Amino acid sequence: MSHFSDARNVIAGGVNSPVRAFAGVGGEPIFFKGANGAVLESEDGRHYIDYVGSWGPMILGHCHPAVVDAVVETVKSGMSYGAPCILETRIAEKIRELVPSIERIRMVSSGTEATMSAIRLARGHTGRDKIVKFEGCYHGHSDSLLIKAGSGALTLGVPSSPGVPAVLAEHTITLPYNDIDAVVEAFGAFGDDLACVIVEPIAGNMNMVPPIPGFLDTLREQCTSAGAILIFDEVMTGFRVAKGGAQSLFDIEPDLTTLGKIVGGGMPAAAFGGRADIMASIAPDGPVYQAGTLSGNPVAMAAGLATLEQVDRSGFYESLGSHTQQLVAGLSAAASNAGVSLATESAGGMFGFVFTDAQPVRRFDQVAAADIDRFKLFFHGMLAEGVYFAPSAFEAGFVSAAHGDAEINKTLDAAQKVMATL
Ligand code: KE4
Repeated sequence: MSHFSDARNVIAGGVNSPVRAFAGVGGEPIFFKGANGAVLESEDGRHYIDYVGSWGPMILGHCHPAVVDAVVETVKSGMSYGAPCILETRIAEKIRELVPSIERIRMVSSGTEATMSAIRLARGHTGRDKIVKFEGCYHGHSDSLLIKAGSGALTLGVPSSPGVPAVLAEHTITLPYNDIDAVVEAFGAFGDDLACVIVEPIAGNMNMVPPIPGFLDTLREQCTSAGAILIFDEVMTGFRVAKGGAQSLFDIEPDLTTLGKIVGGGMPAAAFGGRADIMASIAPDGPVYQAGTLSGNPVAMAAGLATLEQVDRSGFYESLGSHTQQLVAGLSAAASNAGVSLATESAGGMFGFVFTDAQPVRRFDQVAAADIDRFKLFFHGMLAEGVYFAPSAFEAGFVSAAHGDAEINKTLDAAQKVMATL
């Protein structure tokens, strides 16, 4: 018996989220019992340098004292009221200070809830049904967003999961990421029927793929002229690639932004927000319904606020970005020394690497055509060396403030050794 077989006896697939099951890399998932700083500890006592960081939230490193203290202090006073508390106001003010386009906000408990609510708000505010998303982007698992491209570029979407009604999929148009011509064509065909466009401003769910020059500007211009709402899904990039998220890197103001991961500091919290005139349509001020028992939970707000206060400290992103660049440069060098083709990307504390000689990687089909088998060998080789990357070739990686020169150098020494075996 193993921890995984025990789990499978009672938990669907043995995991509470599919990517954790190691289906993307083979083998059984590691069960962890603890973490501190940049290091995870497994049930069998092994230690791993962590580049998953709970899929993004742990930007300070695990068990940061400021976050632990805030959670402990708050929980002693009460876990949940189901009524307003000023911690909700405080974190909302902090988020608006760091992301000024968010004039009004609504806290929720997961990124899925944030994007699902933002889509409903866009549809309710505009009175339109159709939405545009991009292949390779993931926005959580609500029905309207589990849609892949139809047979033709502008044919209406088809469900990417059973259980999503075809009649709903017809309202989602899925375009190739970074395809400016396809965006212009779609607005030409559907412009006045489009409620919104939702996009990862830097894609992190097809490994890491940055926008090409003009892609985000085109989305902004087309949405403005068609009266459609531009939603930046910054659940991953928010406070990750820069203090003000990807929108601050590209100086583009979306109409709505979704946040998650870091905003909860490791606790279940996410948010959607943006232009006050649009957010005025959300209940109770407006007719678009949205609600949540644990939305704005004080313990989660305390963890998120403590985290945002830390990332707002002088020099935080300079140091984080420097260590991330050091990591990807070292991975590139290790691959090159071993004669292995590797494309890398990084922004702030986010990075990606793809085993391909098609460089730079700017489209989903390039990632899909990459050497996944080589990724699997690299993943398991690094795991054996005590380095834990995301167990999927389609995920981005994350560096925390707790990753210092020692952790990066240990990782690169391991990479040099493992690359030579590929
Ligand atoms: P959650 O519902 O998992 O909190 O957030 C959904 C979501 C929304 N938008 C973006 C850009 C996201 O990356 C995510 C979730 N990210 C995945 C990893 N790529 C979470 C890991 C998982 O699914 O277990």
